[in-house]
Amino acid sequence: MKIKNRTATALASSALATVLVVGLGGFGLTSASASGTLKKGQTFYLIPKDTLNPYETLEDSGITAALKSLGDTAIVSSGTADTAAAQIPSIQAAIQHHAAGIVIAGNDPSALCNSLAQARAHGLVVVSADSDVTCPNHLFINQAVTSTIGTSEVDLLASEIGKSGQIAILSAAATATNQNSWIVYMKKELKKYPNMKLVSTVYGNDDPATSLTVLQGLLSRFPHLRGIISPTTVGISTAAQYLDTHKSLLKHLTLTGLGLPSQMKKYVLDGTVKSFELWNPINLGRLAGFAVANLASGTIKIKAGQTFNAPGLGKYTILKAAAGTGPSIVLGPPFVFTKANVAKFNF
Ligand code: RAM
Repeated sequence: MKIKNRTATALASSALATVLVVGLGGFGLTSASASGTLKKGQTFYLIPKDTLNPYETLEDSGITAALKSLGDTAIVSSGTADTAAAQIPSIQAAIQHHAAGIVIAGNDPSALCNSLAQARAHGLVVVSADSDVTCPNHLFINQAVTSTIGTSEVDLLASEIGKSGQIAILSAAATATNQNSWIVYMKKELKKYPNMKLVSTVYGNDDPATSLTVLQGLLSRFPHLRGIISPTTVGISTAAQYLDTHKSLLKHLTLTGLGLPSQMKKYVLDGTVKSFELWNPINLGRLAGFAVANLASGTIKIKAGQTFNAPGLGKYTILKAAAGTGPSIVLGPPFVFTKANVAKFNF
């Protein structure tokens, strides 16, 4: 288990370039003056999928900045591999340290439920962000509408490969709730494209070395692959780096998915990748930070229709539980990055 205390200073540099971009929300580093009733001095545990993934680090920097602006403390704690087992010691640590709440990105939908139930029994509030858990009594901070993330990635690839050919998915951990729920909608969307055939889904565990190995296996098993969707920033950046050094593959193969513009810029500008999607992970974190602070202060309950202010982002309302999910909040629509805009972002 790795534990890090973080400060908001790291956020400032990554914040500046994006304030101008419509659709990704503001980054104002204002203090939460609107929330006079929020308690101060609370401690929260942030439990990302792992402590090595740059996307998770950005998200945690957003949560930390939000909590610091409220006078709270954030402790980042998780394992280095994307498994539920690696996250359980961090939940136990949060309980032992009498934290007010937990923000977790689930590596598994159900394997964390017993530990999270223990945390709730000790009075901690539970928020999931980025990747949900199916346990009761928590609030999920969703980056965008789940179905839209899945369908839009398929539509993006379809438009680039003329709606035809063998395609594959290079995912994260096989148990990751977020990737699996997006893949459900990718498969539904593929029904609109009868000439596109999903031949394989492989799992790189959000580990660059594993992602490369499974990618190479995919390419040798399916030499005529036309497209790869990688709905993970680790997978897509690994695949882009590989294609960049094996350019002959680009004659028939197109890569898209979800990526960090800072990691993907090089590959978009040199033509290896035409387009990919994401949201702002720092803002996702900020939203989760303000949500968990409000819940732990008792200013909102985990109930549809409850609203709170996320300074710099706006007013958010808790949405009704839908099939397979509990109450949630959605940050906003995903954003498409291309040669025309990728250099404007620095997250
Ligand atoms: C990876 C992680 C994360 C996901 C992004 C798109 O960094 O799997 O959970 O939201 O990709």
